[in-house]
Amino acid sequence: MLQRPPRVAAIHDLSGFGRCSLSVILPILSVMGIQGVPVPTAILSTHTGGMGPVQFRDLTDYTVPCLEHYQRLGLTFECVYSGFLSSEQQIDHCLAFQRAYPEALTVVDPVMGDNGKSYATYTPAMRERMAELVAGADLIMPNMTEACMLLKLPHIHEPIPRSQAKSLLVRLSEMGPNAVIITSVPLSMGILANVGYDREKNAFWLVECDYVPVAYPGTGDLFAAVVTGALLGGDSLPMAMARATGYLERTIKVTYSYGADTRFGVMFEKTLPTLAQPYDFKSYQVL
Ligand code: PXL
Repeated sequence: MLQRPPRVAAIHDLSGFGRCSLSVILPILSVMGIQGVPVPTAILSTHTGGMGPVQFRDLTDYTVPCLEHYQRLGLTFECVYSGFLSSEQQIDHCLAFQRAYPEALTVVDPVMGDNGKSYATYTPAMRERMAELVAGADLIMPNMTEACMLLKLPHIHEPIPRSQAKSLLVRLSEMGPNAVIITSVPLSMGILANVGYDREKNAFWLVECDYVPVAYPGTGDLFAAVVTGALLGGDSLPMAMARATGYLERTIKVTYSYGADTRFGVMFEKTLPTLAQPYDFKSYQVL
């Protein structure tokens, strides 16, 4: 039995203001009893979502020497979890982390864009090579925009039938990962849902999301961090999806109730303690 909390190498950017990436991932993992070890890919004054020109320091030359240090120390990680990258070379660096810890759960959040658009700092070459990272992953968690980018499909705006959601999940899994979660999928039965697939178990899952008429940056990072923490804590895939969806729903509603500036992200400080509970009673269904 592991004589310490599970350890995650979290390869993401550190954005100072705006509540995304490492600023939210680390506290979430900690409160869930998981040790997050930040491997920053870049440092930014804010996220890139609408707060003007950002201060941006790329840390591409940091990742591999950092990995080498951890290897010299003989550290092991139970999970390698990557997200926002700031250069094409960082895809190779994440692959080096994946190869260095072949026993670890490999989680790839293929951060590339949202609402049908690529993030400003993501080049076509980075989007193209994201498939290589996805190929080595056990679990990926794209949003609809990223799912379409990975599958080289035009962006899907319209609600889709369950059968199409299943086929997107299967096709993404065929790129490599055993498990796939697509977030915020509008379904033609009139609901918004997070949908998931476990290829080994041949199981499809759906967790319904309450609709709130606003969008906040960083919510994909919070979702993926909760799923990662939950899986390392022993949840099954649908339990982890339900826990993360319930958490995001509570946090988005609290933030909306204050009428806060959406660019500032969600007020997760208000809801963080709820993640320390052993189980979230949000329900899940078979897709
Ligand atoms: O939440 C994704 C994300 C992460 N990191 C940075 C971002 C964004 C989305 O805008 O700008 C720097």
